Amino acid sequence: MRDDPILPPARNLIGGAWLPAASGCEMAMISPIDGRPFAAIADSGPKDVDAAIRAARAAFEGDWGRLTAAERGRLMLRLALRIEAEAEALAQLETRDNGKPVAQSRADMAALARYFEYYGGAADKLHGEVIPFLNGYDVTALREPHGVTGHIIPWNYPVQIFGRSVGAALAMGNATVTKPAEDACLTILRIGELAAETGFPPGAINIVTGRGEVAGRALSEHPGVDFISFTGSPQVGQAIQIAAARNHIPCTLELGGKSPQIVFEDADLEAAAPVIVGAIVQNGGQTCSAGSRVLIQRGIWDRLTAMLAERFRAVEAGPAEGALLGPLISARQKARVERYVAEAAAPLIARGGVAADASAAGFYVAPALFGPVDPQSPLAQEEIFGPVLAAIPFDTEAEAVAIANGTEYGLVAGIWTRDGDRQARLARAMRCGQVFINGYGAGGGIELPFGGVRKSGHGREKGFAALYEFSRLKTVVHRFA
Ligand code: TXE
Repeated sequence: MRDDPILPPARNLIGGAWLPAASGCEMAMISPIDGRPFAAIADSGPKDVDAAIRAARAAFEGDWGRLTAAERGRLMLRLALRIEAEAEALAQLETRDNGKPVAQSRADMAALARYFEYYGGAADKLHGEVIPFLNGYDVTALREPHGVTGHIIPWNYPVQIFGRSVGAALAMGNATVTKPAEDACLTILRIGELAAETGFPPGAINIVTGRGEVAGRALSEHPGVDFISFTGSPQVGQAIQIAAARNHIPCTLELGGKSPQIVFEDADLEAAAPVIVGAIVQNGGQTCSAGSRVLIQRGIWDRLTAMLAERFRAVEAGPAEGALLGPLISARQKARVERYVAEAAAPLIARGGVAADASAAGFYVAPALFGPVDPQSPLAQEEIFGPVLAAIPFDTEAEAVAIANGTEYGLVAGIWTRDGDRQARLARAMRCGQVFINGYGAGGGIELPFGGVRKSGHGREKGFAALYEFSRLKTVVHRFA
């Protein structure tokens, strides 16, 4: 079944069994490093999704549902240790599948293990409430799982998003069905294998691979699902929300952004410049919270753009282990980013390169810095999802706030200033879900509630906040004599 031991089986994990798609169809996985097919996955359809949802329901009503919270937590902690023990092999697999530099894959595995550790530790610590009421009444609010949760996962951080979403759902006692992205899903399948070996009851973790518009749609529309967690594009997010409304179920949507970093004249530019470049180059800019706009106060425009330009020119996209920038995920994503670069209406300040050892058939794109960019132009309004940074000048604080909040998105913002009053004012003024002051990003940020407003989605993942999303309260009123 598998010639290469690093590769997981081209099968779905359903009720503890590894099954081919009911249709028998498979699809090829293309390596972003050289554009070549190197593995296959099941090309699943509604029948496979239905089987996975039934298996999850059986687990929820059976062995998995009967575990105590402490037992669930212990299993999750065991899986965290197993992931740590296998981290290097998992990271190598992830880099092959996704193309990201192996250092990033290693960071992803550390975050994945940490999610299972964090949520495993939390499993028996979020409890219900006793509510004071009338005399002669005991009122308790039980915190209960939804039941079967569906998880539709993108390709940019497959295992981190699996960890934050499936980890939180399992901690609260839900049984899960995951549909990973067709562009990168092998590491998630391998984690499914590790979970089975760790002792998770069959059906607690089901994984069904395949195309979004087929397998993903079947999962989001299935009446047997009690909650949907989706991370991906706003267009698909909207379809997910409509499907959830039809089934009268809740959902969380994490849909990316056009996140600004605002740099004032009193900022520490030496500290800011590398962070600003890192926030758009990391993972090829294919990060929902990528800092894709930098708003620069006029008095430091020349100095800061020169500092950023120097760093951009030094970045080479390539396959080397230490490369800051790897290939993008697919030929489609590369073409999309190159189109934005070619059609940019703003001056190009600087462009990096592509390393000599990068395969011409790989999906490499040199990073680009543009400015001054019109805040209303596509470069400043649309999520490019590539290493392209739009620099925008501003004069006053009010103008900066208007530009920062002036897109349909609202996920993350960064503020660079030494003025404490301004820090506090701007943190409140930003219309988004997470604000960083004199920094940007926080590793995996596992403990920090994360999510957006408007086109960036709704609901909060990561941290304890996710545990509230993946559970619900039931009020029990007990009248006694
Ligand atoms: O996303 P899709 P794509 C943004 C980013 C990127 C753009 C397109 O701007 O350039 O979206 O990426 C599944 N019903 N983000 O096309 O299609 C799909 O199989 C149910 C930001 O890859 O939304 C995959 O598992 N599911 C984002 C997942 O949805 C469907 C990360 C995401 O794919 C489906 C990814 C359907 N009809 C892209 N169609 C972030 N927030 O970080 C697709 N899917």
